[in-house]
Amino acid sequence: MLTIYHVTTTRGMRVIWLCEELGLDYHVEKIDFSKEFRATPEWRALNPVGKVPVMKDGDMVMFESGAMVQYILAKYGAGRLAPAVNDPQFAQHLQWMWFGEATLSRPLGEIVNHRREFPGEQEIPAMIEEMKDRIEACLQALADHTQDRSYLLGEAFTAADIMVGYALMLVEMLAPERMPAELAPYWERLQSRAAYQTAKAV
Ligand SMILES: N[C@@H](CCC(=O)N[C@@H](CS)C(=O)NCC(=O)O)C(=O)O
Repeated sequence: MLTIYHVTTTRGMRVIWLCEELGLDYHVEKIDFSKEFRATPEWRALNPVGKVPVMKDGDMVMFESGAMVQYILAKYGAGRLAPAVNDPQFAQHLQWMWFGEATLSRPLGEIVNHRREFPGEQEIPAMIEEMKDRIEACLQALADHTQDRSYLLGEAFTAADIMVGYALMLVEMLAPERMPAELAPYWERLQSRAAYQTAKAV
């Protein structure tokens, strides 16, 4: 049984969304997201940089949401939601998986962290705008790519859509004005999935 240490609408959502899509059993432990709790030795023993999520599978403990998604696909996916290594789309799948975290979620996370550490009048608007420009470049790339396909790899929904879909939820929370209209059909397709809605509510 997988245990996911989670806070609502944080990156553990990707893992929950994937488990829901695959019909896997999992258990969610909600944790205290305060800086104080995340600094405790107890939490640092699970996540050495004090972030969420953390996932356990028996004695195995891991942090990094994208790695959790890859672990679950490899161990419990039974070939579902990702192309096999010898499939021509294997590389594209990895690319969009990591684009979702390393390129699109990064400036989104910087906005969240900046606002937490420098609230109200301490906020530096130019910094926020710069991050939003980076986000917009990613969104335009996604809009262009999804014009002639239902999902990132074509007509089949894959885990790459989960990695990117989580980031699009953050865009809606943090920079909705930067979402290109042409990206809306793809984003609506993701939001209409029951597994997405369940994961968002946990
Ligand atoms: N690359 C990591 C990023 C983890 C991360 O930034 N988590 C956020 C919540 S979604 C967090 O714990 N932020 C608190 C902080 O950075 O202080 C992953 O994908 O798991």
